[in-house]
Amino acid sequence: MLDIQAEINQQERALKKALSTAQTEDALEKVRINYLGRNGHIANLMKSLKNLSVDQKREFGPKLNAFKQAAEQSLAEKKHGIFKSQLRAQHEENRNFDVTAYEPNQKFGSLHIYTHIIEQLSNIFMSMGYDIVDGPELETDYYNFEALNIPADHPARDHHDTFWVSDNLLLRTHTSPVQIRSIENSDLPIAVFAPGRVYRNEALDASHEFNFMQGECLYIDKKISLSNLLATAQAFLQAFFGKDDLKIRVRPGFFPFVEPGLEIDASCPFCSNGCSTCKKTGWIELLGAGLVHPNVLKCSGIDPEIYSGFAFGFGIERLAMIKYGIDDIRLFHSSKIEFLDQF
Ligand code: FA5
Repeated sequence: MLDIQAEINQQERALKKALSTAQTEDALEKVRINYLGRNGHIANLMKSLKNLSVDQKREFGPKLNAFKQAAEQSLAEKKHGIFKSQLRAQHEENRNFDVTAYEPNQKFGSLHIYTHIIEQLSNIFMSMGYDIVDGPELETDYYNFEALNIPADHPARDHHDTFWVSDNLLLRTHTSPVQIRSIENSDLPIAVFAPGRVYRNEALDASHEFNFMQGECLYIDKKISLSNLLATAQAFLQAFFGKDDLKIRVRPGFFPFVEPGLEIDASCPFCSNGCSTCKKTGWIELLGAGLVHPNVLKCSGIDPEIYSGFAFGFGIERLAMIKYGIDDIRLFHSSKIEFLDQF
């Protein structure tokens, strides 16, 4: 019959020797498999227990368990020791470490496309003398609608699928409330650009998000006319698309807070005779715009007989999609590295 005690003693000695000679993680792994693996020495000893009498099982079962635990602990200690000596060796080597060394194929982080676009837009407006401002995303009915000449029951409210938080609070549906807050907080004349996040309870598709960005431009001074609006819109779009010969055209549009209201299209920055971006029309719809409605000025305490102004607004993702040929707005909120890496 197998002398279990002698076998345990012999394996203990052999394990000690194997551990003392193992100097690398690979060598240690081999020792682990030899002793603690499914077909290792300890498992084989365990299997041999079944041939013993009940009394012997009672005696050697716990002994084998103790051996197994001791083996696990010795292996863990040895592993830690190897790790520490590797670290020491690495430190030695790193004394001459070249911090400027370049490792090929390394991945670098990059700014998010939102950061890039908002920086570009803000730089353009700052270069034209505008202040960059912000407003709260949680707005009141007054700033989002009422003060913008959109009273309760006005049909224009249906156009904004609003996320209401309470009777009076909502997630802003556009950046136009920043117009009112800027008028209230600044001295005249006012020239502000407000980029920011807005929310609409809309179904998602390749060109619709429920949480997207808008940019809002507002200028109020004496004697401001449509020609100021058109010159500014054209200068802005030319700078954004980097095309000096970009043309604009206007169509009538309706927004309760401007009068007259306009839709501004730009000539396609990518073609001269029709492409897939402009759907073969040569024009792309870009801005909602108009002269600030006298009711909006009056509501904020400005005399519309003395002052006038213009405002325009646009979807920031939609502008970026055109500029960079992005075909799905949902990519902006995705974590796809191949998409994010490009910017
Ligand atoms: C407005 O929100 C007006 N506040 C714009 C304005 C400002 C007009 C100042 C006049 C003066 P509109 O609802 O059309 O207008 O939205 C403006 C732009 O936001 C759209 O042209 C589009 O580019 C973008 N947009 C609208 N809905 C979505 C959506 N669900 N997902 C992504 N972009 C959207």
